[in-house]
Amino acid sequence: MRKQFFLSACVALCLQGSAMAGSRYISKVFEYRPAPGQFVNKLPAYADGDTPETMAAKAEASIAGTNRGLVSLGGYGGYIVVGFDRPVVNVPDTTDFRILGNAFWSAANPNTTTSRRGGSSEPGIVLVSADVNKNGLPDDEWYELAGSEYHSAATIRDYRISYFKPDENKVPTPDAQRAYLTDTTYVRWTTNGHGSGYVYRNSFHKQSYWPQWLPDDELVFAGSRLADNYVDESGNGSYFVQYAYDWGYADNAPNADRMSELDIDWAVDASGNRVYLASIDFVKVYTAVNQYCGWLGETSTEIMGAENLHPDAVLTSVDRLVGETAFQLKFMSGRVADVLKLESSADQSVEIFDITGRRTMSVDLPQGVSTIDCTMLPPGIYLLKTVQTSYKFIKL
Ligand SMILES: [Ca+2]
Ligand SMILES: [Ca+2]
Ligand SMILES: [Ca+2]
Ligand SMILES: [Ca+2]
Repeated sequence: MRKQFFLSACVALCLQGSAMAGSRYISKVFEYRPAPGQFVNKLPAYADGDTPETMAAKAEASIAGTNRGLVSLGGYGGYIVVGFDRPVVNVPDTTDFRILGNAFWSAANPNTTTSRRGGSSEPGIVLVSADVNKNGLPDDEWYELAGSEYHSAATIRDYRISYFKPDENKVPTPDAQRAYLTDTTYVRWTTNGHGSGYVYRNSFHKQSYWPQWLPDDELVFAGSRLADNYVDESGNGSYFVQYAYDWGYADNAPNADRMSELDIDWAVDASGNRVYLASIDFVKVYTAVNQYCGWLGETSTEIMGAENLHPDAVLTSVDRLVGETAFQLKFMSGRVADVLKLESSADQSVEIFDITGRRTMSVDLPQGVSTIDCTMLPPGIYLLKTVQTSYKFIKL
């Protein structure tokens, strides 16, 4: 079904020295609902009597403003909802904000068969929302930022997981080979047709892994699940490398790395249509993998804050048309090393611009699958423009 929609939106202008004083960081944690995990009840610390409200306040105290504590989202699906104290403007053709995490590159990566960077990359999927009804609350529509794995066949959409509250006093099931695994049947989880298992308990973290302030006996989380990103490079469980995805995720690349920057232009609606948002006020992050890395335990996204990359940008009101294009163009690979692979619904001409707006290429695409040779392009962010819309890609 062809869907055309107009968004009364705005175009951003960058103005320095704006009279609007404001922080570049988040000021509010609206909700903190981690999945079970080895850092839950520790980051932040739970105390008897805590409630969802007081735990959100503790998370806020950890990461709001310039505070750089650590909040763990636990295993797959656990999430946090944060707010900026002023809108993050979607400045055209550039990234707009980043989630601060604790990802790092490993100094010694023995895998020479790949150019991918890795270390501790625990990708979280990022959603954004604008305070359309102006009530200061994140009760408006959410849009996922379509990161590099959004179109991957390995990504499971509509993934749903249920965790079941454990009996903390049950007889544990230790692992005979791996002494650090003190209970391999600790927190049971099931999914909607994608397997089941347990969150293991380990000897390094002895507190309950179940969020103690939640009254539920079953915690359900849903979203997209990214493919496992770890490799046991040692082959014997002693050295795991989690390889970073190319762009669009939290806690996936070090905070100072450009790979951690996020562009509001990557937003898509629930059907996968690109959506133009002039600015956003709220961000939601959830752990996007469901994997276990031996003594490292389950992979969990952490966040330390979030940063508006251009806090002095201001909005001006100009309407802009956004919609589904007549010509469907599908990126077959999110990762562009040499060749951009595309599928087009019709013959069409496209142009590729670099970040400065300079046209670097003009290509006639035939209907069907075809490729564009990008070997001559220097590494960077590019914009591929069709007659009606544009797509961003990163040349590595
Ligand atoms: Ca932008
Ligand atoms: Ca609202
Ligand atoms: Ca983690
Ligand atoms: Ca992490």
